[in-house]
Amino acid sequence: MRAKISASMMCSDLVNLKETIRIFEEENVEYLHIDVMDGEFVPNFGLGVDYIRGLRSLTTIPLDLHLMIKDPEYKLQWLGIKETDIVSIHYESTYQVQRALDWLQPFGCKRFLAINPATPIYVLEEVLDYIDGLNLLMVNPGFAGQKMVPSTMKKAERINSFLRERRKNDIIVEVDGNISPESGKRLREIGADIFVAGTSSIFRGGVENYRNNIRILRNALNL
Ligand code: S6P
Ligand code: MG
Repeated sequence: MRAKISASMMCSDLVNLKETIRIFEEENVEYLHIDVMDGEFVPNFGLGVDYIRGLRSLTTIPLDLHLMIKDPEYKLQWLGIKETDIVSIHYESTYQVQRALDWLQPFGCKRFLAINPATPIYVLEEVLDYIDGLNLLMVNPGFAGQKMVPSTMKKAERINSFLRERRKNDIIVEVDGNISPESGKRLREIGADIFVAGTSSIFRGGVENYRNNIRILRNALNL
């Protein structure tokens, strides 16, 4: 699969939102990454239902909804999920992971399971038949602008063989947190497919820098 960019919208400023979206459309950014946070699963509040609705009226770029909320299975119908979207739920956010993935199925979106830095890969074992992708958190979720947790790079290196051994290499691998052109390049080499781009890459500087930042990141990912 071609490497794809998912622009982390919590890093954008509202004043320049229209202009930002216009640039992303012109540069064919594949997804808009929406960090939904409930102040309980993570120590922060984040983008919510009204923001998502507003964004839909501005663009048809598919959304990559990263749900950092407790018991997401009961809240899916609030979000206006489309078939072209990705929805990540967290392994750590519900006792009923398989049920949550089941309840996502009728929306027809791509179903991803996200795992925190301290959560081992082997928890994916029993859900590989119910997911289209996984979202590897390279930072502890809740905030932009953090440093990568060092052990996550080694974990990412093991993902490919884990999937290959189980004949599941069609599962999409997304990486989220402190993805710079440098770390992105390394993660591309070890098989990551979707790169969440925040303050470490495309949102560096002001809106006048975004176009160039996207090109630098794409170059690093070797598209
Ligand atoms: C973290 C969140 C991420 C951030 C992303 C921002 O809780 O899941 O999606 O938005 O990490 O990128 P950066 O480059 O500032 O880490
Ligand atoms: Mg995220």
